[in-house]
Amino acid sequence: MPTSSLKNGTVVITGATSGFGEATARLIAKSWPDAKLWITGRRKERLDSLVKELGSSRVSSFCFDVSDRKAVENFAKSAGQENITVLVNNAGLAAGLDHFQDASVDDWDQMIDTNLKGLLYMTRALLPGMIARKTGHIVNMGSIAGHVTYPKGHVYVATKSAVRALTESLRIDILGSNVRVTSIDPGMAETEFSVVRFHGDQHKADAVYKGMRPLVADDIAEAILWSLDRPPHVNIQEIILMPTDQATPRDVSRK
Ligand code: 8X3
Repeated sequence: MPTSSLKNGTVVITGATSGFGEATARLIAKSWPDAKLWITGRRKERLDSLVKELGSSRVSSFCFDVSDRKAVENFAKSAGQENITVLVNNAGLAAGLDHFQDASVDDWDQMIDTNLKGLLYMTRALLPGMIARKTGHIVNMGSIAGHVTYPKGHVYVATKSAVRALTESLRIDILGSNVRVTSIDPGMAETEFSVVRFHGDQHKADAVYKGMRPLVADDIAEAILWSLDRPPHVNIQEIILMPTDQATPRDVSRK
């Protein structure tokens, strides 16, 4: 599996309307001039503006929710014989930060639907083509929350722990296919993550990063690109990236 062939194919990035997904789309567009980019997300205006910025000759957008199984199946149909070489399963979120007994069941459903079902549907849809073409790379967005449980994290932690388990399972089941599987597991990163977690409360979101220097989306995009750019015989299993100011989810240095 020459990595150059990854660069000549189509890169699918879910959740490309903000944060890690958007930064990854920009970085791959810049770094892999021969790649086509298919970006997906739920917010059409944002997809349109990224296509405009990066150039419609090589970037196409698909507006759907990855947790909508029918929509993913339709997307897969429109993919047809497209040479999809990379899938970045980035779409995901944390919703709520409350004690288990007080948490919103709607928040749980949303996290399970997007972080797990979305990743499963997309992977199930695109992996067989990669296996048939004997080339491909799946990058899953994990989290430090998939390694360390923290207070009020419960379902978010459970979904990211499941992403870690699924990444490992996938690697075992497709061993010998030449398709690589990587998990990128960040700690505190300032994107829309906390605003979404706190249901739009910017004040609460800002407090999360107060007095410390968090990761930014470009840090994660660079880790993704680095994993993709390794030589064919190298599979990066996982990368845990933390801000220098964070040792564990509960140990953060604030000035
Ligand atoms: C994000 C990391 O620790 O804020 O996935 O939940 S954390």
